[in-house]
Amino acid sequence: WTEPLSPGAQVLRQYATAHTDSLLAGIHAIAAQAPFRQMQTPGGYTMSVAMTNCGTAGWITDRKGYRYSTTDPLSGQAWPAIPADFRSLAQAAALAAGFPAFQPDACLINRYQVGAKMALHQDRDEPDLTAPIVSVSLGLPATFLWGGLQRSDKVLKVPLLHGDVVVWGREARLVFHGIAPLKAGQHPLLGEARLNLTFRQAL
Ligand code: MD3
Ligand code: FE
Repeated sequence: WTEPLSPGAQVLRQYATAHTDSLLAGIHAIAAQAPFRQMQTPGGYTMSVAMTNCGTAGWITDRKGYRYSTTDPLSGQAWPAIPADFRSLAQAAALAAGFPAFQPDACLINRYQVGAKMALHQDRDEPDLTAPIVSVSLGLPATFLWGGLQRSDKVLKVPLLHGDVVVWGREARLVFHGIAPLKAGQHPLLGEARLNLTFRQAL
């Protein structure tokens, strides 16, 4: 089922659950080529979330800043391609949320272990802010922090569970958002971890 989260954002509860096995197999294959790593922020901190990417471009951060790169800085090689079934899942979710023309070319894969978090931020490294972002949650539950267009706006807490897909666009595209520190737990397939796939048009 789908529920509007706030204007511009649609939660498609359990939309990806039936695709769990192929998603996990795909992520495993991607991580064999482009391993999960904890990147540095421009301010010199190490992110608690470990990341990798697939697609024509991947999101990276280092002391020089946040940006998209067509190559993995660890290997100097192109990122692995977005698997066809990942792409069709993201496009079907976007269509269901009213975005028929979504052409994702970047997929950031975030891995949260217990205690990992993502501070409140906006996603604004993409050139076309009319394109939505599609996210897929797998593994342990997370508390999504949903703010407003100003950093100081009140933050709502929304649980995101294994299989949930969220499409964020239009009025929701530039809202501040984050993830609260991951609570301990055991997921039957992923153990003590949460994975999040974020599909974007970055080029
Ligand atoms: C709302 N990731 O990678 S996904 C990120 O669960 C990021 O790993 C979180 O925020 C995670 O940048 C949240 C959901 C998400 C992604 C992009 C958004 C929510 C968004 C852009 C605008 C508004
Ligand atoms: Fe984000």
